[in-house]
Amino acid sequence: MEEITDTSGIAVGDFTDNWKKIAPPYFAVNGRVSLADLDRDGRTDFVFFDYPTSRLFLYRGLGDGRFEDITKAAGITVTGAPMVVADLDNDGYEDLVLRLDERRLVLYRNLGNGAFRMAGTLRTQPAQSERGQ
Ligand SMILES: [Ca+2]
Ligand SMILES: [Ca+2]
Repeated sequence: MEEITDTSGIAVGDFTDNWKKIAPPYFAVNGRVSLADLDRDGRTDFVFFDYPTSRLFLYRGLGDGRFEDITKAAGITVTGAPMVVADLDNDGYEDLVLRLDERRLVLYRNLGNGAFRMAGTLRTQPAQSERGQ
């Protein structure tokens, strides 16, 4: 198996959960990774949530095992907790849901041009035990 960390284009040095800082077997990744074709070019893209810093990183797959950092171009301005990647508005582009805190989610709509726009927040209901039921 070939080691491709340094040639992939994914700046793992920017991640707090940097598996390069630990000794093998490299399984202590504590963030969340989602793979989806965000721009519908047929190539898998990479979304990484760095848990300790609540930062989100987005990489566009180039199709040859390398990735391009599109985090800034994506325009996601909040830091949020683990996300869901799903086409929530059924337009064919995968959208992102971030958890802002215990009670709020934020939806980022994929505009299909590499950028995302905040579409709104969702308030979650407290658990029954928290409502005294
Ligand atoms: Ca893609
Ligand atoms: Ca969508």
